[in-house]
Amino acid sequence: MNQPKRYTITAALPYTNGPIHIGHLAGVYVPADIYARYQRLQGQDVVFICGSDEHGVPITIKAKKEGVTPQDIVDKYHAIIKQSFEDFGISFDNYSRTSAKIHHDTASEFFKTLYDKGEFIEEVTEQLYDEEANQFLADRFVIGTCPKCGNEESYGDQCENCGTSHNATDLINPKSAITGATPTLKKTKHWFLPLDKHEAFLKEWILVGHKKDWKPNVYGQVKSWIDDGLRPRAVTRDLDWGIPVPVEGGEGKVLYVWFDAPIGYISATKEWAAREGKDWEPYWKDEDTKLLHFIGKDNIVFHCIIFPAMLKAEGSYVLPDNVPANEFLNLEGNKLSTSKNWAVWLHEYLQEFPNKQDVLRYALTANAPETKDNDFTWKDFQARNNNELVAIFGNFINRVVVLTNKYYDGIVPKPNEFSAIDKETLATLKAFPAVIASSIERYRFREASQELINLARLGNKYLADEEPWKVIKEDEARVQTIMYVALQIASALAVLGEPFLPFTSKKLEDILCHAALDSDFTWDGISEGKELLPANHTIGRAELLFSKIEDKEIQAQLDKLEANKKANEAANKKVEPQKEEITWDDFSKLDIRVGTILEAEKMPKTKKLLVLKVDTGIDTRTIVSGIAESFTPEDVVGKKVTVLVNLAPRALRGVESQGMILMTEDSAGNLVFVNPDKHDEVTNGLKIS
Ligand code: B3M
Ligand code: ZN
Repeated sequence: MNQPKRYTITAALPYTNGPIHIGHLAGVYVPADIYARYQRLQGQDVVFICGSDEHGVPITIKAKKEGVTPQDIVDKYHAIIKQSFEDFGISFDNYSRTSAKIHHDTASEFFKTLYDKGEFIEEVTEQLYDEEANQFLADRFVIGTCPKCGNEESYGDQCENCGTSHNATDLINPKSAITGATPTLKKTKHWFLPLDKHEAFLKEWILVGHKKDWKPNVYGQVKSWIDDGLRPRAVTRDLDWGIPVPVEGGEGKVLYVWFDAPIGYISATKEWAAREGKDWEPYWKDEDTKLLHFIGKDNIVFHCIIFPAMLKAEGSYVLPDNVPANEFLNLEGNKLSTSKNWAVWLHEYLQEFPNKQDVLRYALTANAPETKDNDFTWKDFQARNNNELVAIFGNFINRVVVLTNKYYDGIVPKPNEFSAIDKETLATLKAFPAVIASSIERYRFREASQELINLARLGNKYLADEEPWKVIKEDEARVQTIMYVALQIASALAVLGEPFLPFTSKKLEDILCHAALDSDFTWDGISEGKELLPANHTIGRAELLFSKIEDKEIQAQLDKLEANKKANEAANKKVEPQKEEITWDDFSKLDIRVGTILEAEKMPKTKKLLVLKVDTGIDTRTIVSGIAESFTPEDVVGKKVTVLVNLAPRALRGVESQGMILMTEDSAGNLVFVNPDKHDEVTNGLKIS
């Protein structure tokens, strides 16, 4: 084995203002984990780092909303998130948090170093201020129109629509997210990182140096940023939650969350090294270290421009070798959304699909948003499980283990002469490690996962073609060879599957009793055609690796999503503010009566309109009502309704409407009639007053 290479692999630090969902797993943590596990299996010197991002405005907003402290919020979600990562086998060497002392110290020190080196611009500028809340507004405390794409709900620091990152003062029509007030401008001093000063270096390093090896989506975003021209960026904030600015004049201010968070990778490495009795510095400072940041696309600018500029300014650190950012995962055609509860939460998934962590890992990998946004559907999840994991991988292993037990009491048979097909199959097997490795090393995890299934397919096809269950009747010697070959493939699946399906791989290794052998269970070993399971080795009994997921389980998930969405919409429904006051006279001008719908039909060529004949007690008249999406004509005939009868008639699609039926919406957004009680005494024509 060559001298191991040193890898520092980081995965974006999740914000601790909520649990994590499948989007996080697919975009960042599963690919990072596959990569880290793979490099460990190659014998490389790997540290895989993550932790909770516990500063920043969203956390303080959440705390305010719930009437607790920001620390309460981060403690709660740090525990939940950490547990989810453990549950899904994300094999961090350290999962730290940015509220840890070691991080506060590391980030403060980093800031002071840049300060002492004169790497900041210190400037008093006018920043947005909320007079009602007595607070400066930055980042997510401000919402306004994005100057680049016109999205009216852009945040102060970043537009979620176009991904542009900006200063809060760039927003058009800014509004405070705390009080809704229009902010004023107030002077305050801050420290700025002059990105413009690093522009030439960034151009050379990325646009020239990494044109070929960075993913096109990452390279493209960085290029457009640099082409737009880089500007100084404030790295401090007027807030009370965060890491205090450690220099004179910094009282009452904290470091910008995006200044401290990436330094969290360094602090987490230090914490790990101290625990393991290692030196952290080579992992960040040795030229031959490969630093890799796994992130989602909204974090590209911070990892490809701002953090590298910080590292470069500091002077003693290496820069990332690659930043394999993914695009976004959608869910059933809609954007994943915490606030709309349109998500599959990991902790909930595990309650509903216990022990099926690998299934989700696999489905998310096979359908990962690597080059474009992608959609997660429960149907696809079911198909990946039933048609690939169960029908191909699981089925092959089950056949091999059951037959070995049945024919040989679980003892690996001694092969006889290999046929041409056996030789070809073993040769194909030998090629798999290199094929899968090449995909992983190019960050093509979807492709890699499909190659793994292809290996199981190879095994399945081999058994189907060789039919040991038939041959056993006439040629026992031949079956020994077939089962020997099939067992080698099964064993290789356990080894090569580990990065993708770590729980399954472990289970399979247990079934095959790998631990009892000193075979070379490595990728290289398989490539070299080494024997994995020798004759006379005893394997265990069959156990199902995967089980079928039924339609009703999938339907339950779809129903749950829909119900979550409805409940959430109802809870979020805003009560509209009261309209302008009117006089008694104004009101008395309205003539509102009880009426009965006598006839109803759909207005041709429209979706929304019903043409009604209504007995108003005064007369029978035609009213055109926009309720056809909620009611059929049959639903409404005979209904008692409330009618505004003296509204000036107006023509809708050529039909004159002579009044208006009063409607409202229930909490789920369905139209309902403003209905007088259906007592007999309530007769048509009665006035509502
Ligand atoms: N906390 C994750 C996000 O934008 C952000 C990553 C920090 S990585 C240093 O959701
Ligand atoms: Zn925008």
